[in-house]
Amino acid sequence: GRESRRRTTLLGIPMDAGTSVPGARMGPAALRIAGLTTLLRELGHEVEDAGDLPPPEHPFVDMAPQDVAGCRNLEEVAGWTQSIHDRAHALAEQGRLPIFLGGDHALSMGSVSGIARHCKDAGRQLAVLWIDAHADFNTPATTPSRNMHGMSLAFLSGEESLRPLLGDRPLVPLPPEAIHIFGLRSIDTEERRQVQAHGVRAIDMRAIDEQGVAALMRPLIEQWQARDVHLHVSLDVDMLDPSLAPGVGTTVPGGATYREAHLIMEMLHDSGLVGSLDIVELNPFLDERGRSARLLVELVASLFGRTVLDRPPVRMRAF
Ligand code: 6HN
Ligand code: MN
Ligand code: MN
Ligand code: MN
Repeated sequence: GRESRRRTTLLGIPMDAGTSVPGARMGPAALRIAGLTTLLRELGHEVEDAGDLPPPEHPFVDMAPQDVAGCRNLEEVAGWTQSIHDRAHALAEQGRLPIFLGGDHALSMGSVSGIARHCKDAGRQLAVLWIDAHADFNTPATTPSRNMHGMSLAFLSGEESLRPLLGDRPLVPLPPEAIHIFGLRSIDTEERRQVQAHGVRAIDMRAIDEQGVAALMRPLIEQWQARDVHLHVSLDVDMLDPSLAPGVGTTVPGGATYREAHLIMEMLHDSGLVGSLDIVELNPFLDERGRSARLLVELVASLFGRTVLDRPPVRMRAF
């Protein structure tokens, strides 16, 4: 990578209001107990642990009645979204590399929108890699579950009905070419129409089976490097196969293997582009003896530079 020592800030987001299965609020504690801080320090990075974000006030959300009906825990999710957005924006302005410890995937509505706002101010392009079994592109009108963690990417893409979640803060919508979903294998019928209508690109598990992680990641990284983007990685635990990571409320069979997941992280590290990270959907209440938390911490190690052998500096086409 270009920069080896990173100034990271861990921020716990103990929320599970975006789901109907409680437990993800315990995620930040589990990730710390699994040794995240020590590991990042051992890899030579500066780590500031900002603790957990306190549960926010529930604001009034000015949404159409039919949309309100489609959103479980609407006011609570809106409160989290606004307070996470503010912290994410401030951390990005301070030049920190924020690591958001979830918490369910609705937290990305705050983290990514805060980062997007900073990138716009700083004149930097943002790219988002959404590593997930799901597309998280439902709206209040299409959701089969009313769970708002299934709507984060629609919100970030500028879905009008979800706009009131951010209150009076400015929303910088992500253009479709800024988003890549990676590891997709479960999508709802209406949600699929939304993804296609928006032109958001998704790499599904079949593509990974047929072509392999490296061949799929390389052109993405080259394209991001050519534009010198700020890369935000949003890592949903359910992208991994449930046999490796059972500690999640929305398991889907046929996920990434141990080595596929590490290779994604290793290539992202070598790209030198990662500027912020969400680790979401870990539900320690459903985990088996901490194994999902430990696996996630190992993946973060690969993302932050742990290697078995030294590798020659990566030369990509753009340089
Ligand atoms: N996640 N598409 C389903 C729903 O309820 O909308 C599942 C969403 C899962 C969300 O994994 O972050
Ligand atoms: Mn997700
Ligand atoms: Mn700013
Ligand atoms: Mn998911």
